[in-house]
Amino acid sequence: MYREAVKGRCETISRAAVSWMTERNVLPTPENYEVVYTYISGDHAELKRNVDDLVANGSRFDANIMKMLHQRYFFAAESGSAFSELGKKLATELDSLLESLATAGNDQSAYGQLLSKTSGELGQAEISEAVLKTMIHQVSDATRAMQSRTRTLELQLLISSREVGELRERFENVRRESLTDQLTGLANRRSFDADLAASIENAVKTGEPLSLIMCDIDKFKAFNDTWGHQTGDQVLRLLASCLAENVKGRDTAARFGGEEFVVILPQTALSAAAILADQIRRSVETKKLVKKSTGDILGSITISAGVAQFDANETAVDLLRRADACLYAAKHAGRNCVVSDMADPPS
Ligand code: GH3
Ligand code: MG
Ligand code: MG
Repeated sequence: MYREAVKGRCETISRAAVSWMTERNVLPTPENYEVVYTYISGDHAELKRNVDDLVANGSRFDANIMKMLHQRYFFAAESGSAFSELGKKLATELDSLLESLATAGNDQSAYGQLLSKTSGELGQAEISEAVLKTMIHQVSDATRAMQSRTRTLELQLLISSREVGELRERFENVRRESLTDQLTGLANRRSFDADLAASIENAVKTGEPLSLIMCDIDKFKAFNDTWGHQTGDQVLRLLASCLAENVKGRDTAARFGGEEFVVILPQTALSAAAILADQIRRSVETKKLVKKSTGDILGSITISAGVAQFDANETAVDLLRRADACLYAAKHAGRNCVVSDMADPPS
């Protein structure tokens, strides 16, 4: 029923359009037919008003007028929708760009504001060619400006990141120096104190054994008196290299002060620490000392060592005192030997 009615209406309009065109000598091209058919149908109020006015004015419906009507009401609408399509795509692009800017923390910039304004305008139903053109120009100008700002920003970031890198490197060097003994290159007293505190904390937490070796060069005063302080310094360096050779991995050797050295041995019980201490003692004893400048044979030096294992109830100072007491005992026992604190229960 409904389909029949539509068909009837279309046929009526079509016939009226054809006779309207014949009367006015309008060429029956598809475009002209589209204009006249729509006019007769009355479906397009604006087009109807426009053509009625032309009729009232006695205008001739020549090719130019017909072309103008078609462009104004059909071609223009088509291109308008094409612009709207383009506008929607641009809006989507702008939205994602805005999202990136927001992530970069730049959403407050004038550029961000222009983009959101433009994006909002593009969301409106119909956009004319002229408006879209202006918008595209504004956005591309702003984008260029933003790009140059971004390049400056990138350069600044590059410079600052280099500066920060150099600063970090300088900081690392100073930190390393502040923890290193200048003469021997071993960890210094400051570094040792921090290491021992951390090792004790860890031993308390895990219940694992922790041992400490304290050693001291025998009769070093006499050596210095005979060969001079500078040669004495070479001996300290030699002892440091002996320690470095024998102390590896998680263990740390440090210069405690003067001609005294210490070794922290995490996860090591007293007996194993005593074995290592004796290994170091023998390693020092076997080194033949030669005075570099003259080639003089200086004989050899020996060390004495005291070893203690950490007790969970004591402090770092207590542990050091016990190791030192053992060292003192080793000196008393005749030097060039190792004494362990047997009061510590072996674990
Ligand atoms: P002991 O076997 O009882 O340890 O005798 P010692 O002579 O080694 O003991 P003492 O503590 O009397 O002497 C330590 C000497 O170590 C004094 C000093 O000449 C020397 N000494 C300490 N620090 C340095 C240093 O940095 N360089 C040099 N060359 N000698 C040092
Ligand atoms: Mg000493
Ligand atoms: Mg000494």
